[in-house]
Amino acid sequence: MSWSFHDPDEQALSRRFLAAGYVVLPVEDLGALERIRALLVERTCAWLDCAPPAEPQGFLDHIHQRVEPADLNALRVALIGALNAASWARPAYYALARRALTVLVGNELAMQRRLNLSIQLPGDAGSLLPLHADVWAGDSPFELVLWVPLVDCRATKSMFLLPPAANARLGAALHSFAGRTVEDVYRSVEPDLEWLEVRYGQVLVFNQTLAHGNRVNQEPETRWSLNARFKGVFTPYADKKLGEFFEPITLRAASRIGLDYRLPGGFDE
Ligand SMILES: O=C(O)CCC(=O)C(=O)O
Ligand SMILES: [Fe+2]
Repeated sequence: MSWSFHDPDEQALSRRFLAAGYVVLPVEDLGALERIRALLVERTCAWLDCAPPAEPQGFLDHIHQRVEPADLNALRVALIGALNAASWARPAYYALARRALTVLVGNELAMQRRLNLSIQLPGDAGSLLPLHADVWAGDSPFELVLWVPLVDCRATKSMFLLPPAANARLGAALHSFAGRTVEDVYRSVEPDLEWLEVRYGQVLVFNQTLAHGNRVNQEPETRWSLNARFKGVFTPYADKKLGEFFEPITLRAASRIGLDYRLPGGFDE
């Protein structure tokens, strides 16, 4: 008999994640995903004043036939508001990848307080996220991103990620791009980028310290995806603070005791 601190399946998942910088997994709670999608479809219909679609995925894939690029941000803001106003939405989102997050991040988690929604119409350059790592702009390197598509995503309908080895080379060379553009950086790493294929019913967890982003969607369908960040609640914070940007979601009894504990005082010496 030999003992290990790690369950072999969990160890395999961690190794895969560390090697690739991401994992794509089946959603752990399909009902939760369907409920989130149904809320967004229903609110989109209310915003467009149209009848509920017979088939949600085709409706979302082809929303560019009903929404002009100029109106997209207003729709997106309305949908984010509606989603975050539903008290069940964040627990449901967490349920999509509870086990994977426990293995990859921990069992005492802080979760981003607002779910983000991204909608990328074909050919629209209006809402792009050029190459970046979240950690370059105020995120902690202890955070992972849970990214959940509401439609099947591939190629430029999806997002790109720079694998760890190429990302390390970029990190060593990044200073030499001072005074040049993000587009220059993008071109230098373009051959190494991986475009992540993630279908409806799957989740993506990725390492946001690796360079990533998106380009103009050249597919004939609209991309819809949600994202939110998770970290160990006691791991270091950067600009995005606990209570403002993050909220503890799974504190355990021992931590509650520890956080509340005060040594008996009132002694004179
Ligand atoms: O959805 C995308 O294309 C990029 C998402 C991203 O940058 C993030 O979630 O940190
Ligand atoms: Fe990002």
